[in-house]
Amino acid sequence: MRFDAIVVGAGFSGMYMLHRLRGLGLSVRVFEAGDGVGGTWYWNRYPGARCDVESMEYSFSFDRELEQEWEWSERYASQPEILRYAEHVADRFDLRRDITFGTRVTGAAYDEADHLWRVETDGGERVAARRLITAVGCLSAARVPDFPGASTFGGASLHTGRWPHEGVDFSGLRVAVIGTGSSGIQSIPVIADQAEHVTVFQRTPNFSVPAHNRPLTPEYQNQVKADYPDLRRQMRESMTGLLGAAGTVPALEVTQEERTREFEARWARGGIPFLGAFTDIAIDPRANELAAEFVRGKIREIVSDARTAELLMPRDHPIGSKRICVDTGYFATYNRPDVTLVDVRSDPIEEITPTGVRTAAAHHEVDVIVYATGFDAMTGPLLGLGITGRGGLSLKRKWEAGPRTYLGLMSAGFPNLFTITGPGSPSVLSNMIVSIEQHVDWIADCVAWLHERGVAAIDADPQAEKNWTAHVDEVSRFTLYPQANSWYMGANIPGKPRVFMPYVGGVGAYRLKCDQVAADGYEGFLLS
Ligand code: N01
Repeated sequence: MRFDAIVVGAGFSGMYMLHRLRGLGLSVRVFEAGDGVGGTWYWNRYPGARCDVESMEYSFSFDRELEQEWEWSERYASQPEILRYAEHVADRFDLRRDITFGTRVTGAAYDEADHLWRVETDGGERVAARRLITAVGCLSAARVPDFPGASTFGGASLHTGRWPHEGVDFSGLRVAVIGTGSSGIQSIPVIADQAEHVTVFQRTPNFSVPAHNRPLTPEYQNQVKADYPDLRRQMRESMTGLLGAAGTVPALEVTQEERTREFEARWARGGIPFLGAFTDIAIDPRANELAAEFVRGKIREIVSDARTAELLMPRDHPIGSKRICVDTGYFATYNRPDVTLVDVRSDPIEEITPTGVRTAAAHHEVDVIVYATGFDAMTGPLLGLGITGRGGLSLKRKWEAGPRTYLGLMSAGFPNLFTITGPGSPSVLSNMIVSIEQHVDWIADCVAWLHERGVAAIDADPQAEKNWTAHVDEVSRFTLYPQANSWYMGANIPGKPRVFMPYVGGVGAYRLKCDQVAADGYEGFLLS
């Protein structure tokens, strides 16, 4: 079978890509590993899973009626609600008929003679298309560390990003949670409410700000909906794709009282905009430390046991250099008598046994192990597709020392292969839906332009790619991001090259750059 385009993934990016390409009158086939749409929100069904971007902002803007008709129930939508939204989008635009579910792409090879991508799936299907578009997400390759004895464990072993659809009843069970990133921080309080005992194995404490989640009133929703054209424009032009009042002054240029007032106000409001309090938090270590110390002070206030509070205070990375977490009752959970914190830096996990987790100092008997241990981020899902480009060069080989892209949209030597929210684009540093819409629109416009002119292949110019990759790296060095052992840096995967993968220049500036490149006849791309 031959199509104009193949899209890999039916999360928000794959669904919108399909919608746009169909609108161009093209034939499209989407392959999706899950049995339903939703991507991240299909897989991450762990208790407490919720978006850390406000629901009125974390939604599509491309269709006026869609944005006006959908009603969100809470300030931060839960996973089931976002999944319902994804399903609604699939129904509303009749997307499912072009999606093959339960099917993973296992190989994609570029056929230079015919300018075609030849794609194979785990179902044995072989199809071809002129354009191949990856919509695989940045956090979809779940990772479980290689603990000795893990397979001998007699109870259930669960990863937050591969949660059983039927849910898990923790009543009466002793639960180990390994990992204290966003997934751990969201799930631990909810699991603790159910379980007999929770033992949290923490390697690195994380900064977290309260969500202050609440139901949304119809009045508030109507107001936002009435203002959507302006609000969406602000989001597109912003640094992060989020609303929430970016600060205008540096922390170091105001008094201690003014700083505290601003931090307190943002803490009381809740959410990621805490980091926007001042203009220098992401770039100046002294300003950053002031914000970090404010959060440590809050942890000190919330957590009753001084030693536990101390263990929960992040000190090894600047605040915001790892994705900040947004929680509901996380730190207070450690005041419960049925929750224990184990610091695996001083007391490392040595092995998993049939009945629990053995650290250097003790054996912790548990019935269930929850791995909240993250993902092989950004490059993991792309390299898992088995892509080979011109001259048989594999993407894996090309990116051995780190991802190299032009605008995060294409990689030289892989003609007609577009990556949505790939490395080298703002993606994970932004409101993903804003970035997804920008990439999908750019790609769809590009594909239309190519078709109108009968251009068989578009590829990144190696020099433009080199310049862009250097620029992505250079801009990151103006910030404190590279100082953390984060998944942004590939630091969570043993052996992965240490490279800051997303583009930190901001979604507004990035959009202008992409638009300019297109307006200049796809400058920096080679057409043939
Ligand atoms: O994964 P993570 P996540 N031994 O990589 C620990 C998005 N997200 O699934 O920091 C012991 O952040 C690891 O320790 P360390 C969001 O962008 C969003 O939580 O490497 N521990 C860390 O504590 C987020 O950033 C939402 O030292 C080990 C944890 O496991 C991203 O997804 C919700 C270990 C992994 O944390 C990933 O979040 C959820 C080992 N061998 C996720 N290996 C919202 O929208 C790893 N760890 C709110």
